[in-house]
Amino acid sequence: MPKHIFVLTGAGVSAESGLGTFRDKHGEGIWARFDPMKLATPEAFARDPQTVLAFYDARRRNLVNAKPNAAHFALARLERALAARGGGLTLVTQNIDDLHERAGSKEVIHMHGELFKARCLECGSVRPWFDDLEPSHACPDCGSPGSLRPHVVWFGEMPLRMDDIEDALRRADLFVAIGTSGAVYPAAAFVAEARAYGVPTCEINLEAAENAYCFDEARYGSASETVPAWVEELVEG
Ligand code: BV8
Repeated sequence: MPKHIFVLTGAGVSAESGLGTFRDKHGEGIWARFDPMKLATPEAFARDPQTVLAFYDARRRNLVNAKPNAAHFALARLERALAARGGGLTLVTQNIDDLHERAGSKEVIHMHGELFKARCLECGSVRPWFDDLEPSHACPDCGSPGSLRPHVVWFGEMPLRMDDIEDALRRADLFVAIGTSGAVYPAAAFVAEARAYGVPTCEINLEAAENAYCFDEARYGSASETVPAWVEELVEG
């Protein structure tokens, strides 16, 4: 079994937990119903904070009722198995949900932020936030009114923990992308970087992603079936 595995997850790993994906063939994805440039950019928030906050309030309420699925639990098992063998799992997610942690994953890099956190534009403090976020809310740390925003990465903003991600890509023995369409950068470029370091690459997805040609191996099917089977092979293999 490879010692250091890098796993990148996307919306597909949480689809069977009832959290909508962003793009799907049937045109029912989040970005088919809502315009990302009107809701997931710093300009949109400056222009119309009420609408942007309401968009994230609805997703936050939906997340409260969601439950992790077999794919999340399998990745938590893989983290434990690699640690027991003196290796390690680097789990990087584009998802802003907390289902990996709820399934028992200890180390999760949320490169696009977290829905259950709010950040103050004045003092920069980041704190857990589980309720709706109103434009009138004052920062509990510095008290400035209307300065709180969801701690998520919007289009045009720098993703989080990029240095840790680059280090882990360089050290990996295997790169695996799970449930991501390869449409959003810089995440979609990680597989090419891994290949450049000579790291073997595998795609696990419902269907081929836009960057499927970059992967040495592919396993297609629903994450709640493919991921536990893949982890079982690795751990028991
Ligand atoms: C940046 C948080 C500078 C908020 C998100 C290069 C080329 C072109 C454009 C760019 C480029 N570089 C930068 C850009 C611009 C932009 C970008 O990529 N635009 C795209 C649209 C073209 N990128 C940015 O702005 C990024 N910032 O670049 O800063 C920089 C540059 C270099 C280095 C550092 C910094 C910031 C982007 C982050 C935006 N925030 N989310 C929120 O959630 O509201 S993005 C959001 O959408 C998600 O986080 C995720 O990243 C993306 C959705 O993608 P997926 O997760 O893959 O989901 P999707 O629905 O698309 O696909 C689901 C997949 O699952 C499918 O393949 C499907 O088949 C599969 N599936 C479905 N069901 C199942 C399943 N699989 C298994 N089982 C199932 N049951």
